[in-house]
Amino acid sequence: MSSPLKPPEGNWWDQAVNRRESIWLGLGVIWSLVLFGWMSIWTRTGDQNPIGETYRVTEAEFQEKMAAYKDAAEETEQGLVPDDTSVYMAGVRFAWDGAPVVLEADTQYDFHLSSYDVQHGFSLRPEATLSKQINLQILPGYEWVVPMTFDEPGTYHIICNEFCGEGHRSMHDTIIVTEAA
Ligand SMILES: [Cu+2]
Repeated sequence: MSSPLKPPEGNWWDQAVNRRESIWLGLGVIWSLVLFGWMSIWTRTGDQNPIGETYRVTEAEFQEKMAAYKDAAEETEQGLVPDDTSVYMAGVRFAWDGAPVVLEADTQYDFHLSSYDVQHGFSLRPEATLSKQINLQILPGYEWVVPMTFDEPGTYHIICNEFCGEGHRSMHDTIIVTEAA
């Protein structure tokens, strides 16, 4: 097989690189180092990082906390009204324990999230804009305490977005957010 390209003549590999090409190569190296450093800083300090704290917890321990939370909460037709600003919620195939829940807008809540069985996805979406969402991963053995404030009153849907088995598609519940008192 022959190439349509003509090979350059002479010992081209032994000639000095053009100065402008050297400058471009130098700039390329410097820029790649800048981006590499930026990537390293960003993964530590960027806003994309999960917030809140996580704790080791057994499923039984979390179920106990959930029971105490439910005892203190008020049960209404719309859902649980928590006693204070702590909200407990756990994924369990194929439902959300602790939901539905009724909260107030403009109040900062601490969501205590966990799972009783497998990994679940906690996707929270306002009903008016279902494509707008936050996504958190819920793991058994961990309690993740996430601060959350709802700016707008309305219905928010909790949808599992981590495939967890046959009933995954029905793993849905709601948070009702009322006007700030
Ligand atoms: Cu699921």
